[in-house]
Amino acid sequence: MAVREIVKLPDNRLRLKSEPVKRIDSSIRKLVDDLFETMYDAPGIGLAAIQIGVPKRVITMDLSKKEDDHKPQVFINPEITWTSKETSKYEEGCLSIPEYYEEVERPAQVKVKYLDLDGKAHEIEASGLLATCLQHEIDHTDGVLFIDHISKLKRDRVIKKFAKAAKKVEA
Ligand code: K1U
Ligand code: ZN
Repeated sequence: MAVREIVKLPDNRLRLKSEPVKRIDSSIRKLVDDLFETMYDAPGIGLAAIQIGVPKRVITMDLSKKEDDHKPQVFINPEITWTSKETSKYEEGCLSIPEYYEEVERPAQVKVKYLDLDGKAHEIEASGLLATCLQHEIDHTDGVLFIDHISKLKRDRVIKKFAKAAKKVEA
């Protein structure tokens, strides 16, 4: 297991569409271990494989509140099969856009189908933080960031800020 570097804005890899997992083998199990290690270290409540530079449709999540009561969840090839008309707002953050938080409006409930680590297919109906986090992470697998759901003015401002910071590091 290893804590991997998190890919940050303005890295273009965040805009890649990730590939579906064809076979759940030892490389996928190692990827999942590294995602959890990196997510808990950050700390974060979710992480998509592209955020550690791996363009595969794999997501980890842990929405448990207590630090000593982990509830790790893995979603392989997750797909949204239904979204509610009702929406909800949540102030989202992203480990790839550190220290930036903004309210995002998304469908309040979603149905998601996915594979677990044994390759077993599941379909769940999610609401609350699980629905928000699933949509945020599935967006990552499609190269979409939460800032794509806010106003252009705010998005351009945050992109500019991170581009400027990256240039400073380069120089
Ligand atoms: O995908 C990511 O970058 C992870 C992100 C997930 C997320 C947060 C909020 C709404 C939707 C999706 C994070 O985990 S940001 C950090 C965070 O929310 C958090 C960190 C420590 C404790 C509690 C929350
Ligand atoms: Zn994110």
